[in-house]
Amino acid sequence: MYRGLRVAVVIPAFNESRLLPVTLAGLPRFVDHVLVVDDASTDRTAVVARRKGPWALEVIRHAANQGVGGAIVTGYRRAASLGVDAAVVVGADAQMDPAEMSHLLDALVDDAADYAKGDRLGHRELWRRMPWIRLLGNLALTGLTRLSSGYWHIRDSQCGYTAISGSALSRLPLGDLYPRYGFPNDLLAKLGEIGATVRDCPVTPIYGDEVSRLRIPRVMLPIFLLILRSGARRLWRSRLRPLALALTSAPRRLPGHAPSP
Ligand SMILES: Nc1nc2c(ncn2[C@@H]2O[C@H](COP(=O)(O)OP(=O)(O)OP(=O)(O)O)[C@@H](O)[C@H]2O)c(=O)[nH]1
Ligand SMILES: [Mg+2]
Repeated sequence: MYRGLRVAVVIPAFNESRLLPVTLAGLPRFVDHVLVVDDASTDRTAVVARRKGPWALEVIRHAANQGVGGAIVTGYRRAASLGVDAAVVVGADAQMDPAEMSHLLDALVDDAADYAKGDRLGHRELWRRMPWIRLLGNLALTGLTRLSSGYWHIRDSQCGYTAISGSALSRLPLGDLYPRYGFPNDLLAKLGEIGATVRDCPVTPIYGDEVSRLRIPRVMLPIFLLILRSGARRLWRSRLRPLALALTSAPRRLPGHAPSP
């Protein structure tokens, strides 16, 4: 329990037997539920996930790999069914500082935000800590995601360290979310559609000896197309549909009738 919030931590994990124990060991004691989603790993992820702690632990295993977004959605569904007040996503590769989880949750309590996300881009050692190719991709995707979601104030759209309120979770169309690397961008667009409030919280960029499976050249195009689709939906929703409705519902004047004043 954190400041009156019952908290679930969702950990998407794919072949993370080396770093998952480090991730679990660092979790704060205030966490109530830990939901490890083993995304059809072929190593010992499911075994090392069974670690004792002061929380209720569940390991949910996918029979087939669904991607990081698919794994998070599985965790979100379980968190929603547990009726928690907040669900925090923590990667299994120990790239998120557990001490910063309280900042995300504070934003849900103090600012009544529906969704709080990490922002690594304001960190003073960013240039030293984040590989430049990731930084470049991140800046490009952040700009496009601002356009597609309508959240002009957000930075670091790709940060996976997030907390969502139970109420936003129940309003989101979880089944429609993109299951792979564009998940954070799609989630922000869908949060925009339900009118959720989103808050950025400074967090530390951590790149250690983890092995990332993210291949930037391969994922950029699908994410770009996904953002484009979200942007088109927003344009339709906010501009084109109201215009079309106004045009089609305008009273038609029959010949011989005087124009209204
Ligand atoms: N790559 C990948 N990760 C998955 C998958 N399913 C679950 N995950 C987990 O999702 C988390 C993020 O994976 P990474 O590939 O490191 O992506 P990232 O941390 O956003 O990107 P980097 O900044 O490059 O490390 C990890 O905890 C993975 O174990 C999957 O199908 N593919
Ligand atoms: Mg990673």
